[in-house]
Amino acid sequence: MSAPQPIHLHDYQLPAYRVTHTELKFDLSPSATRVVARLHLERHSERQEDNLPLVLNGEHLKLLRVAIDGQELGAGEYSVDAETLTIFEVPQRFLLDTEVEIAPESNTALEGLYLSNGMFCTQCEAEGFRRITYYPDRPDVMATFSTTVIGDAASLPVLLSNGNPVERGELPNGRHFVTWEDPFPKPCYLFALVAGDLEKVEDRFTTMSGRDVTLQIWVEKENLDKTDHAMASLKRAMKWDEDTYGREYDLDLFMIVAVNDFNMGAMENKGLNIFNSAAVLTHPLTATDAAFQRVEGIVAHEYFHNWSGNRVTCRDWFQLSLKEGFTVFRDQSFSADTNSAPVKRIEDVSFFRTAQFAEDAGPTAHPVRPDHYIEISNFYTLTIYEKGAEVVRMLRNLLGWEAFRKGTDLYFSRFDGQAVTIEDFVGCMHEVSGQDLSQFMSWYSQAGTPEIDANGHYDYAKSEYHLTLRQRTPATPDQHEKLPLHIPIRLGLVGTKSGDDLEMTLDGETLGKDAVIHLREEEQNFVFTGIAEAPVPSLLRGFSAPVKLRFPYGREDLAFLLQHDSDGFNRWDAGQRLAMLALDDLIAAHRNGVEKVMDVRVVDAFRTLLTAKVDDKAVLAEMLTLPSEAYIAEQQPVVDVDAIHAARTFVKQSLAVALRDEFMAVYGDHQSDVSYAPEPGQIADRALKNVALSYLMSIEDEEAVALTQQQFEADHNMTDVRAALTLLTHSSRSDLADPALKAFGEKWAHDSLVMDQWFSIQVTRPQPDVLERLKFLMQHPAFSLKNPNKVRALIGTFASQNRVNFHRIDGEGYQLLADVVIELNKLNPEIAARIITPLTRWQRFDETRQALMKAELERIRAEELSPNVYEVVEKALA
Ligand code: 0A1
Ligand code: ZN
Repeated sequence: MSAPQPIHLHDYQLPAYRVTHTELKFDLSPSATRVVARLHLERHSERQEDNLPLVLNGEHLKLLRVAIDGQELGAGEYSVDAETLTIFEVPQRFLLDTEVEIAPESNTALEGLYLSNGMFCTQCEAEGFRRITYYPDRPDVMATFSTTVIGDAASLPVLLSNGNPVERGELPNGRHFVTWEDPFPKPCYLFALVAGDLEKVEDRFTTMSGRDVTLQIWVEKENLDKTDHAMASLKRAMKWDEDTYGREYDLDLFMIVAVNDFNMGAMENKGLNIFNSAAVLTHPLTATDAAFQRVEGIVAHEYFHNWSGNRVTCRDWFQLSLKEGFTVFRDQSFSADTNSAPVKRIEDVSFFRTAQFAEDAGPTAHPVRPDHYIEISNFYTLTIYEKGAEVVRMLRNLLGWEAFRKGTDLYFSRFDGQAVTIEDFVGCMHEVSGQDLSQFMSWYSQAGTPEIDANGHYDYAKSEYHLTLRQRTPATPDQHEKLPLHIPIRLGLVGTKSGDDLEMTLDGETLGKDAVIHLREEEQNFVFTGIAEAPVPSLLRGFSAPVKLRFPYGREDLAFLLQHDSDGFNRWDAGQRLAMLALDDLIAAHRNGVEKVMDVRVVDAFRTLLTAKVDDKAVLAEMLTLPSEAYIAEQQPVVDVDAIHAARTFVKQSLAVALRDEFMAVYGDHQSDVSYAPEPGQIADRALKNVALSYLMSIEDEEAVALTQQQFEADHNMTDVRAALTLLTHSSRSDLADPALKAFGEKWAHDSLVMDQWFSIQVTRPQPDVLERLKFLMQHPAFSLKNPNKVRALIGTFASQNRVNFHRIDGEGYQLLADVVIELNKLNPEIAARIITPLTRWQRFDETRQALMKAELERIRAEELSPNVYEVVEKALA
């Protein structure tokens, strides 16, 4: 087999033929679905070279018939291989008819048309449509669609596709059909079809111009009671997009469908969003607060794509962040407006700095706009999505909201119905603001996380504060030379006497008390004048750029910022930095076999947090949460999983011992039995209470054990139950863990999404028997390698979150993951290529572990690999 070849951005060419209209007819059957397609084709006006053949994509299709303008083609007039159908000679404008057969029931990759629990559904992004019919499967070919779905009336009473239903009727042999028309031209990656035994919940929304839209959520009957929150979230998102971006929904019908087998979270198909059931179904007894918030965010994200992605789409897949980065920025802003804005930022940034930084520092690092790839499915990454969103956020901050909004208005109106590039988007921002964004463009082309070394000193004699910033972006696999970036740094100078933000003047210009300075050179000095008292600088407020910023803060400085910084985000960050200093010492002590001593300044800081009156309880809960093991690992030159685990456990237990009564009081003060609502006040109370309980349980305090058991048994809502079950399961006492797990597993055996949580809780246990438990759970009737949610819940969670056990020094954790990757490579390459990630990070560990991890990657490489896994493994071993 020849190695898969990369495709390059610089090879982009306009499509040779455009499709103006697409007619599809599906005759559904699990083993042999017939797809009849009629494409209205014409030569692209800018591609008038002689004799351009028509080349269509198509994979896993059995071609039954091909005709042009009604004339069936003979053997010499076309050729078919595993990936394409080529017709040698075609007119300027013509109709192409094809008929193919496909087998949804054997489609385990979940791309194209497949079966999930007896229901037919599709996933076409990025290149799944070519598994449905022969087509120019690229986002810059946009057509209107008319789709007829035929199926068995008894088993498939519901037949859905994009747009509006225009005709339905009975057919012989117990079959029926529905015809759908989508008037908006779209690329085929936005095509969708669903057929099954589904029921719906319906609601309405009146748009800002007074149009009435029907909203439907389609689910399996037993899930009808789990759709309220998604529906409410959808309506909020529709209203928010009107108020914030002036964007109105454009069809008369908007549908969401929940499916159990889905590779990702959800998909924005025009008028027919398809969701992983985990990303849409909620109920107070089955879903945690985090799940409720995730559902709200994903419903909004997919809805927002209707403009940022669908009405205006991407010219090619290199531009993926054009729709994804922008849409993530939009959904983050929506969630911030709907919930606690500082907490949303803290959550997003702490995830970003752990996971995206790791990606940017690893072998698969790539720019927000990659310039080559082998398999596009591998590029639905944290860099494209989350770093892309940070880049859009910087643009918003550089321009200010009003100019930014003018820029988005211009973008949506100028490019409506078109497939465009990142230059088109940034060009609009330049045009409305007059700002020179040329240096800024490097954020799109340069991979890796910029590192800033900051230093400052106060000149008492001159009342000046001098700040020096030096930037450097480390080399990444294909990019050795890096240019300096344009980095906006939001900052304040907090007076050490007053505790207030000081008025800043820079080069004679008054900046105010909270301002942005621009780092453009490799090194720049900033002299702030008229600074009357010695300040502590509060840098990179709100995480104003996706960079690592180092400043030689002393512990007193951090304790000071933790109390006084006017920026909630930086107050939280000061606490994290303070904890990190203590953790660093303890990690060193553990490695050197020296007795560990707890830093009293951290204890004092926590005591202040616990006893002072804090208004924002949600932020307080975040402040009381120690940096995760993964985040701590990100900060170490060589990751020592055992030392990190020991140090973090030591800090947690020391705080629990020293502040037992304070934690107990916080727990008691935030207990409540009001009926559950996923609203910010309640969510904050639950978060705070459960953080307190987790400290108390780290020392297995007898009273805390009793409270945890009570909380578990009260069964009031899944947030509290799951928190309690996790603490019982992760304790050292099997008399606590076993009965609770058993009761929970039996109670929820019928609910697949709850069983996913049951799996995850068990495989994050720190105890060394977890690998045996994991192997045992893989045989559990509720587990299946064919269901991506199960794979993520059990294998993904273990490998990414149970660091001490995954990195066991005997290599058994690595071996287990490699075995799973090898199986999944055959069943579902997309999931296989994702689940492998922790093994690709071998460079970060000690030599023994490096060798073990590489050996497993080599073992995978020896298999016959899908392009997905091939690309990742080759990069990891390069
Ligand atoms: N565009 C979707 C993500 C998505 C991508 C690929 C998929 O299947 C391979 C499915 C969904 C989103 O951003 O939500
Ligand atoms: Zn998206």
